[in-house]
Amino acid sequence: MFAVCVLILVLNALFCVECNPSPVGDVVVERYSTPAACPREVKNGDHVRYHYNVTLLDGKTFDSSHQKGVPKVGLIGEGRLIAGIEKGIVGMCINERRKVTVPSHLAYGAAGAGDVVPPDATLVFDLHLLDLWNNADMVVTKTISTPKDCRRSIMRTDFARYHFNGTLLDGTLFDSSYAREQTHDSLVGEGWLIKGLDEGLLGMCVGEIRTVVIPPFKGYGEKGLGQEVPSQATLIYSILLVDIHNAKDNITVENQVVPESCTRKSVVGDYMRYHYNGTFLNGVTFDTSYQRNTTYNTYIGMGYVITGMDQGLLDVCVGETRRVIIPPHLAYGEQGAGKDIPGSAVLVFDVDIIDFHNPKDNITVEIISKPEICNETSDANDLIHYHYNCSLMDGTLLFASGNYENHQEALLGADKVIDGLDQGLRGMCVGEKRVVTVPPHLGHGEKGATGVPGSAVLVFELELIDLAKGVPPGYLFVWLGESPQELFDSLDMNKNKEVPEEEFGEFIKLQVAEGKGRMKPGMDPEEIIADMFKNQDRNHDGLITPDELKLKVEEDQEREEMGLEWGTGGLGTAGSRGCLFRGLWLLCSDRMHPCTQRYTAFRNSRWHRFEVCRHFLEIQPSMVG
Ligand SMILES: *[C@@H]1O[C@H](CO)[C@@H](O)[C@H](O)[C@H]1NC(C)=O
Ligand SMILES: *[C@@H]1O[C@H](CO)[C@@H](O)[C@H](O)[C@H]1NC(C)=O
Ligand SMILES: *[C@@H]1O[C@H](CO)[C@@H](O)[C@H](O)[C@H]1NC(C)=O
Ligand SMILES: *[C@@H]1O[C@H](CO)[C@@H](O)[C@H](O)[C@H]1NC(C)=O
Ligand SMILES: *[C@@H]1O[C@H](CO)[C@@H](O)[C@H](O)[C@H]1NC(C)=O
Ligand SMILES: *[C@@H]1O[C@H](CO)[C@@H](O)[C@H](O)[C@H]1NC(C)=O
Ligand SMILES: *[C@@H]1O[C@H](CO)[C@@H](O)[C@H](O)[C@H]1NC(C)=O
Ligand SMILES: *[C@@H]1O[C@H](CO)[C@@H](O)[C@H](O)[C@H]1NC(C)=O
Ligand SMILES: [Ca+2]
Ligand SMILES: [Ca+2]
Repeated sequence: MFAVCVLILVLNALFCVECNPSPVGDVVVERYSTPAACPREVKNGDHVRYHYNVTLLDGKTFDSSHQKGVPKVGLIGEGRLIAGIEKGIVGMCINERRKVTVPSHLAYGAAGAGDVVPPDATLVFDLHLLDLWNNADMVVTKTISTPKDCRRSIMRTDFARYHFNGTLLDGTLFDSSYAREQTHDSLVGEGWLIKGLDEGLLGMCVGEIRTVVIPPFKGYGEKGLGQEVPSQATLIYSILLVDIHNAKDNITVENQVVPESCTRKSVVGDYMRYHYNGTFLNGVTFDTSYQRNTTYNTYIGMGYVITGMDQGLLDVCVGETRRVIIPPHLAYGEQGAGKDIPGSAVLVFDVDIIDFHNPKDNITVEIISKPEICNETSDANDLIHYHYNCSLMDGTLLFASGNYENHQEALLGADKVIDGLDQGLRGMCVGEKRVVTVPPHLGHGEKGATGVPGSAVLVFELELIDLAKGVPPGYLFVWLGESPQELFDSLDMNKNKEVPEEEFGEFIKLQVAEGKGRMKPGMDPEEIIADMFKNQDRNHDGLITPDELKLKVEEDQEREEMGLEWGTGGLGTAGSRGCLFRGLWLLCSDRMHPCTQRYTAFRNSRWHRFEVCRHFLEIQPSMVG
């Protein structure tokens, strides 16, 4: 107040010295620089913010807003500024510069102002209008561009992430999110933002660009903001909405494409393989599984992935695609993740479900066709030939026996094929067709195999071509019914009390031909016979004698108690111990299949546990207790 009084006195004083020749004249306005566009001109009742230099007619500057360091703020038409300024400023545009010559009677008159303005002085003002607003102004929004689709727009209590450039009315940039390289993130309509933004953001869509013009009283008002926003500044925000969500949001599932056949939907605990594209609401991709060439694999509903994904992957079908939109509180929250996912970001996942299974799943078998006559079905130890197509759940063919000249051969139960296929090939009739679905823990596991992705569920189309019933592991020949009572007599077909290899072979082949016995399939019968003969001809003189064939229960017992090796396989008879099966005559040569049978025996004053192997070559004692 004191400063103003002094200035008035000074101006009055100067006015006197310079003596304006036409004290009744009006202000003279010279608009020497006008902006290209002028949407609004100063009128009475407006507030203005402007820079000025003021000189006397001699050109001497005696006052300037620049010297004071802040522009002048004033209300026009209320008699608060000197009358000449109020008249001279009307009609001005933002960024216009004009020269206003004010006769003394519209300035400090005959009194002048102290030492500075002599009496009757004409004043020449250079004005530069910086800001202009009115108490009746409202927040004005203008949409510059809108996205193609707008499914949701900002409402009160939404949380928005946006980029902005903030300028003053004269074009000065006072702040920009771009300079910080991160969005401005805020609740809307809850007083986190200046009033003008709380209002001006409402109704915006993600991807929309709009300008929001905010009068000072809905901006930073009298105080301004630091160095950047002066007191009483109108603010122009150019805003690009990046993201929007509400704390009450749940995940949203949309764009579902569900395959026609869907036998099972995913549940908590399933292990799923899927591809995804991860984008933000504005369409920018932050991650995609496709570039890694492998599916993303995880258990679902168990907290291995973000909550929203855990939920979004439940109740899906194999082959389904869907979009899952996840608000940040069900994703990476306010912190974000790494440099790729900013805080409070809504994530959009387009997922493609490749397959899923449960570690508890068994194989599933779907019989496609079965011949009417089916005397025998496949089982462990059988030698089979089959055709197959092996695909992934999405139909991608991995392997097919049709690619090879011969169909596939397998000895069931011999670890020759993956467990699931081994199981799936059992119980089949010759000519039967079936589809067997094998979960990875019964297939190639988490690691996968050449051509088979890790954790992949495999689908086998199978057709059984033929079937040769087998013998138990380690056996070369089995009786199908009872073995002959007097085995040597049966063997010695010409009754000369000795059995050479030819006679032995002839006998065995006869048993097979008559359906009384079976040789191990998949081996050359002559080789089997030679092997069996060699084992039984214990002294290797080329002849089997009655002694060499003798194998009694007592003998077994004796050996057991001695804990010694049982010698090579003998001709088992009913009631034999160890791995000799009732009704089976066996000759062992295959060392690959240890028998799991165990027994204990008393020896050297203590009990020992023995493990007997099917080929009777090894007994491994170990202490009990
Ligand atoms: C006032 O004078 C200064 C220095 O000559 C100049 O930079 C400034 O633009 C002038 N202001 C106005 C409003 O003409
Ligand atoms: C902000 O300014 C930068 C630099 O001029 C520009 O690239 C960007 O598009 C502007 N953003 C908005 C929302 O106007
Ligand atoms: C969110 O949606 C999931 C399924 O999409 C549902 O299981 C869950 O209960 C919902 N949560 C709330 C809080 O509504
Ligand atoms: C993904 O596979 C394509 C084609 O098979 C190949 O060109 C690309 O290099 C692979 N990318 C990676 C990351 O392995
Ligand atoms: C992911 O993006 C790629 C490339 O745009 C597209 O081919 C693929 O179908 C998309 N995947 C999903 C699940 O939307
Ligand atoms: C899995 O199925 C096979 C036949 O399909 C059956 O033999 C086996 O016992 C089943 N296993 C379990 C753990 O249910
Ligand atoms: C199946 O059994 C029937 C009668 O039991 C018999 O006539 C037929 O020859 C058998 N077929 C085969 C392939 O063994
Ligand atoms: C394998 O696929 C081919 C081509 O679709 C089909 O002709 C053949 O019957 C399939 N094989 C089996 C065992 O289903
Ligand atoms: Ca003989
Ligand atoms: Ca002999």
